[in-house]
Amino acid sequence: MNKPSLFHRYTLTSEDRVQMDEDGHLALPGLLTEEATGLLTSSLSRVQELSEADVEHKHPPNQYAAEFDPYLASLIGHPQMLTLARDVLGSDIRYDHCVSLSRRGGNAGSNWHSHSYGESNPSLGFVRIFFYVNGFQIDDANLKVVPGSHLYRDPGLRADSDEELSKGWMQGKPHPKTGKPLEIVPLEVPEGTVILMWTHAAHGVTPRQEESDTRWCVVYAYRNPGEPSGARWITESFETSQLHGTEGLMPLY
Ligand SMILES: O=C(O)CCC(=O)C(=O)O
Ligand SMILES: [Fe+2]
Repeated sequence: MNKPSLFHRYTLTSEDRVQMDEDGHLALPGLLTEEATGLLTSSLSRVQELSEADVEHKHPPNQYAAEFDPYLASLIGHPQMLTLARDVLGSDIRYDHCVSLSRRGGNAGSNWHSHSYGESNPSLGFVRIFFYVNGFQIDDANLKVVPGSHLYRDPGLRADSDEELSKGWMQGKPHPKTGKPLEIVPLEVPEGTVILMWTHAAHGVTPRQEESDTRWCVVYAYRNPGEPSGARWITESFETSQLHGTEGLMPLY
């Protein structure tokens, strides 16, 4: 069965890999095909409606997005997705979660945080692959990062504002690879952009402007097996559903 193509042709160069390991993230602008962008927008719109509907779900549709939408589910084992995930993690990988991160006009964004995995075993990688379907601009649900922050492998980084982060967690911490002071970098990306991010990277999201349309976004996370994962949101029936292309990817270990 041929799946519709997800990405335009690209190569992840060795320079890209070095950059990602130095910064903690890597943006691949406009990587999603027009076909994928259209299908993702429809799927994410449906998941968003389910999330906002006045119906109790045992598992929140946005947090278990792939379990509520066959197209989103089909991307977990898409050959181009797996090539990308394996290019950064190596061959032995597992699926971790798929969360819809759609932000309507007026959405509050997200405070600064990092995520956990393999703190005591740096050989275990965990990567988030964000699909910013319609991109984002500065001060309009833009992602903010601190290049080099992931190298501290701190899963507990939290701050409510840029000021709190720079006067708190960032204080006295140089970039471990360059030796320069850490700095906050707001990103801006065109539609169809994919951003890869190591789990310990500091990141936050600015509020979506009231009058803006919805920022459509979904994240797929993969990791090297070896430890339990707190962010692994997957139901037992989905884990054992034998989705095409996901053979060996769904178990914890
Ligand atoms: O909404 C975003 O752009 C980022 C969300 C986020 O922090 C995450 O999924 O870990
Ligand atoms: Fe996050």
